Amino acid sequence: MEFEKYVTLWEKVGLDAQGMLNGAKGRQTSYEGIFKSEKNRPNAIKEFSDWAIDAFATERVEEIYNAKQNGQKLIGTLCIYVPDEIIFAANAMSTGLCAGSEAGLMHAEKYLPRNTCSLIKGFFGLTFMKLCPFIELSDLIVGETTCDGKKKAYDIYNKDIKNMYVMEIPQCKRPADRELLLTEFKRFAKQIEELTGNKLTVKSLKAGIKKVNEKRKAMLRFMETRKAENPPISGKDSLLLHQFSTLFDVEKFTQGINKIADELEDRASKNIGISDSKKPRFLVTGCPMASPNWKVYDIVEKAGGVIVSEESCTGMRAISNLTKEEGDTVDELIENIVDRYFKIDCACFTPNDERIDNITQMAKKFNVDGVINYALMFCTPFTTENFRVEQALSKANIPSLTIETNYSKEDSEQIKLRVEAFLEMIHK
Ligand code: BJ8
Repeated sequence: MEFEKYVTLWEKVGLDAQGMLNGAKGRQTSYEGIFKSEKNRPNAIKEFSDWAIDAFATERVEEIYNAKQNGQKLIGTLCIYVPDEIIFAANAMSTGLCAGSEAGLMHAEKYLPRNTCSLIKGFFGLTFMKLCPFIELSDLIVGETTCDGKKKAYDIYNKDIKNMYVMEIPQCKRPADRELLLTEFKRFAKQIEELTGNKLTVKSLKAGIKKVNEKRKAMLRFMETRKAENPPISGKDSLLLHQFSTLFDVEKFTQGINKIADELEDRASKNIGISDSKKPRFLVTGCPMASPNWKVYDIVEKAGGVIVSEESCTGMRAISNLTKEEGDTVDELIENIVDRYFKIDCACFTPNDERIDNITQMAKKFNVDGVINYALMFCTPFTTENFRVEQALSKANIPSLTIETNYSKEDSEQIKLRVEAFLEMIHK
């Protein structure tokens, strides 16, 4: 890809064009080392990912830029709690803003304590470095009160850096908490209507719900194929698809994933997998891994394992449960949306028994040999919940390895040694 031809666009958007150029080239090099070197990669994945790895910072930026010139709005989101159904119903575009890169982490520490997780610092860092086109292009950045780190960071970001909208998310699952979520989703719907000038109607909301459901269904199709004894797709490639899932036009993305699912289903039915031999299978649980955070997947799969599913927001948590499409009024449809989102079992909830049960059930459904329990350093909700996760897995006789890390590569060697020892233990 000739990145140079996007320099003018990046400058227009307000980005550090040289930094973008370096980032795109660096990403290509990592992509080649981590993904392209893989054997037996399905053709549809090769085609889609080879395109998407460059396109999200080039063609997609151009597409959003042009749509904005025509009056469409872009909503940037930082959590899977933000209902895309409402955004699409108002004819706005949506994009994920979670950062998986190390760029600017030091700058972020001017505002945030050192012991803040990399995901939050990464978002601040990319803003300061002017390296995220989606942050620059967003007409509204939506944060949410999930963990304390985000909550307090949004307060600083909102006052000192850029305007943002903060949505309150309940922390328990009682009827009163559902009411709170309903109030917040209605407040959000009003905000989106005001921003876009488009009033939500039964027809537009149904269309918005359908678009998101179709995307989830396509993702669930490809996830299902990973249950095969010889999975037709690597964990790394699956993670990449989850990471791309919030960056592209929803309908084009759904089309691309359905094409990939066609090939994966075909391969699974013929027992064609990514490997010639049986590999130990793993479920990854815990914090989301935003692009280009590929470290743990790369280590596990280069060590000889295969990741067959993920209980995370870059995995099943983002796509499980469809939103009911039936309803005769806008209020009824918003209730449906609330019902769907209220099932999300982020570690920010207390009690959170659903998540603990879900992990053991997923481990069984995907027939795994072990669980990689992943948490970002300083993430209190997930690191604290690890105790209960480990306890439940041990009770179910499922081996687990807890990895607490950040975005730097400094601990790669140490993680590799621990993963190799875990694989050896499973082999015995
Ligand atoms: S629904 S997981 S996307 S909040 S890693 S910032 S929790 S300290 S990302 Fe998340 Fe929504 Fe929950 Fe999913 Fe805080 Fe932890 Fe950092 Fe985290």
